[in-house]
Amino acid sequence: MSGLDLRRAAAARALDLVEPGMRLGLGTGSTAAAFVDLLGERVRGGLDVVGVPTSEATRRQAEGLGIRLTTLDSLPHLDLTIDGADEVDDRLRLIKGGGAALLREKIVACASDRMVVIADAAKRVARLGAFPLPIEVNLFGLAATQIAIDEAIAESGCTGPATLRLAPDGNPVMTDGGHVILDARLGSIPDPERLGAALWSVPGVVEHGLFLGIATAAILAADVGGRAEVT
Ligand code: ABF
Repeated sequence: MSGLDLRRAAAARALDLVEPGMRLGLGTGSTAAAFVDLLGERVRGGLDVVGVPTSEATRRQAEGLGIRLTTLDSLPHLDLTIDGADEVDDRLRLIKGGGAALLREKIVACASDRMVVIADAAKRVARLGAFPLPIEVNLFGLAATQIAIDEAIAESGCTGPATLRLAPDGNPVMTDGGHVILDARLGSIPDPERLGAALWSVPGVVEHGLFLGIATAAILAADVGGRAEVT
């Protein structure tokens, strides 16, 4: 069973949570895209929902599928956000931002009553940090911000460099908000709350990819004997 099959299985289970009239946050990444595809089918079948996309990529996908969209400026409170993650621990703490959409993803998730994570069960970890932690930063003063981030990381009991994320063409990856991403290769994050607070204290940090106390449930799909087991 492929990773895509597992992501689709998690996305299909999440679709069961969607009710007519809901105001939905639409995540980013391949698992969220599988959900948006399935939602598009339901919308074609007559389901009436409205969505707020967490990235320009998701906006384009949802528009192409005929899903009614709005913004948080018009609709500041949502019922449910469905989104992927890079890592999830047993306390529903997440690392997100591998797709560079963490800022909008966090704003949308925090504007929602519920945020449900959908993922391949391989994303479940005992301790966060094997996945490089994305940190979105303002371009102004980047070198100074980078030094301050390194200090915040060290003060939080973590070790590892935060390096600028580059696109295949060698240029920095730019987020939808016009910022850049530093990926902190920490290996392990013993105290995510402490690290999150330390990163927040650094001027120039726009957002970090630790989602703490935000997710309300996770739908994880595992390959069990060639069949997707969703929990
Ligand atoms: C978004 O997409 C992110 O926050 C996370 O970085 C990534 C997960 O991607 P995928 O679903 O493709 O594994 O949800």
